[in-house]
Amino acid sequence: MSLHLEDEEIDEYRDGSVRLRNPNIELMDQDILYHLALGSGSHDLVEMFGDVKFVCMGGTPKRMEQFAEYIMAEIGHKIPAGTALHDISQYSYRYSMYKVGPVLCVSHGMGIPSIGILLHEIIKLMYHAKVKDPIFFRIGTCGGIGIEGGTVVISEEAVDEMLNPYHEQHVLGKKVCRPTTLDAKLVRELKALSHADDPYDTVSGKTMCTSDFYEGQGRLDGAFCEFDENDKKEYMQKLLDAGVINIEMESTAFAALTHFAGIKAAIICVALLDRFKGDQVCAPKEVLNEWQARPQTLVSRYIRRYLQRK
Ligand code: R2B
Ligand code: URA
Repeated sequence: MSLHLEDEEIDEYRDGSVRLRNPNIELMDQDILYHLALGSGSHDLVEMFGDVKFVCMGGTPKRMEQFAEYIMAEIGHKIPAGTALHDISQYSYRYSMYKVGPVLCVSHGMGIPSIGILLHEIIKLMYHAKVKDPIFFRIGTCGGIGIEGGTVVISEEAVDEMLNPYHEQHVLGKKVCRPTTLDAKLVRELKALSHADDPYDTVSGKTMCTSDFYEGQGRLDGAFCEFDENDKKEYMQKLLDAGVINIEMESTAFAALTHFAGIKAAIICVALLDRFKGDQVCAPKEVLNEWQARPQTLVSRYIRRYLQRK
């Protein structure tokens, strides 16, 4: 097993360029970003994406389209009258991508394999487009542990189901573990952007990432369940004692792959329920919609502040 826990600095990347730890890419005639329906040979990626500063990812195409509309209004970005934002990756039939000035909004689907593929291609996209110092955000949903539905959670660290602070991947039949380090300063900055009069709490802590929504998150309501309510409560308490305050399904890959590429990144999720109190997501649609806008509000505050300071 190889464990990449040391993060060596590479001089040639100190200019803020995205670190591509793959010597093969430079030697290729063209790089086809298959799942984005883009390519370095078929598209002028510098022209199309060279001004990107923020990459915001979330699970569903609809939510990312809504975020794109929202951030467009928030940063006052104008598109020609009578035109609409369009899904750049529409013909991939996999992910959706919208560009609003310096903000790229992309859907990542559910789970580590889906976000992992996307991250490979988005990180390569940043490299081909010669983007400097991009900041990545995952804006998502989660289950809370001991926190109310509607609470916004900023991840300090991502851990796997065994509470390991790394993302394990199998490469050539071997386990490769990469640390799930997130930017502590970015966590503090985001937390400071919560307002005292926000009608909800914004908290930070460890996030557990699982490869399943049901048994993998200790739910009693899946198609299969071979443990009882007491086992589940005990497990939730064990997680809480270890500093875990929320559970979702992409954080380890997101944290590890951005860190490995030298990209500053943060994960902000809204809790849909308190897992001590239940398993089913039963808040009404309108309530869920309002809750899901909360991480977007925080990220928008960050982006606006950044752009105002420039
Ligand atoms: C949160 O919500 C999804 C499961 O419902 C999953 O993508 C996640 O991380
Ligand atoms: N997403 C998850 O992965 N788990 C939950 O409980 C809610 C949203």
